[in-house]
Amino acid sequence: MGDYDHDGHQDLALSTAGEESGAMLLRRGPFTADSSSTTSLVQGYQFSAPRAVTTGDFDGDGRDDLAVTYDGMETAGTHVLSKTSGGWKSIWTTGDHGSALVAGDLNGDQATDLAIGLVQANPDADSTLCEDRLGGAVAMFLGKPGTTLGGIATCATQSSRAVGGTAEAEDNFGASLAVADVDRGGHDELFVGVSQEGAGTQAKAGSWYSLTILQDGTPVGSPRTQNTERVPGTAEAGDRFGGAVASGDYNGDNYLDIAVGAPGENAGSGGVWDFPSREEGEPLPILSVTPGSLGLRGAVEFGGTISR
Ligand SMILES: [Ca+2]
Ligand SMILES: [Ca+2]
Ligand SMILES: [Ca+2]
Ligand SMILES: [Ca+2]
Repeated sequence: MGDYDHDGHQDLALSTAGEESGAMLLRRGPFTADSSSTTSLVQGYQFSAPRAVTTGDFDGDGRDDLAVTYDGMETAGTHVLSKTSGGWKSIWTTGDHGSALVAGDLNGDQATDLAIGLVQANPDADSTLCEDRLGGAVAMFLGKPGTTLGGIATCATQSSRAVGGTAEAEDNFGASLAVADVDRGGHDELFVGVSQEGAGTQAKAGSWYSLTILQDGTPVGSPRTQNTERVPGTAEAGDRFGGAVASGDYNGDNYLDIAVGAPGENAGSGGVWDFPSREEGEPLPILSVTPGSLGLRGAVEFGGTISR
């Protein structure tokens, strides 16, 4: 969602993904009982389709822009689209593409940054910003005032110097992404799901990272699993903890909290963990919510997709 046409109403950008082609569509706000439900074409994709979308003011002109990562057999990439009086135009593009996309001010310089999760190489050039993708990688394109994402471009992996953990094939570091300024320190932390990380002997138990991004793009962070102190549950094979991450103020105390999905929990019925934030004092308890605890029967992969 974003106010792409700058008329003061939030608009909805929708992706469609067919067998051979996809598209981005726009439904303009406001969303009222008598408003038009028609959509207009933002961008069509031949032999490829959007995989993730996010919104941010990437060029710093005060208007929301739309970022889309897309892939297909022959073409793939990520671009930023801006709505002008003459229609939509692409204002930034890269061949790097991935499975998750978030926007935020990661390094605290007021310019909006873009992160691409589980980044893949440009199929045309067979190259990517993140050459080391053994266990998955997150590409970060930092903003710079007066440009569109014109700052430092860098990469976060489990092999990054100040990021804990060990990168192994198919860990899926970056399978899901979220941003939030949970400590209200003036810049967004980056939350990274690692859905297939092993925990001890338990394959694909999953984990997630909270990363602080320094001014120069260096990621600093550490992982949490269900075996981490204070976290309810036990890391078991196939839990896929970190398969989804999202942020929101779920308990209404004005601090943004983190929700982490584990779609493989309890033999595939799934679960969601709530990590509340607090600046100081005793930490609040971390909660887990499962279909069983909600009285839902027959749930499959609860927590596979979550959003605020
Ligand atoms: Ca609008
Ligand atoms: Ca803009
Ligand atoms: Ca920034
Ligand atoms: Ca909160």
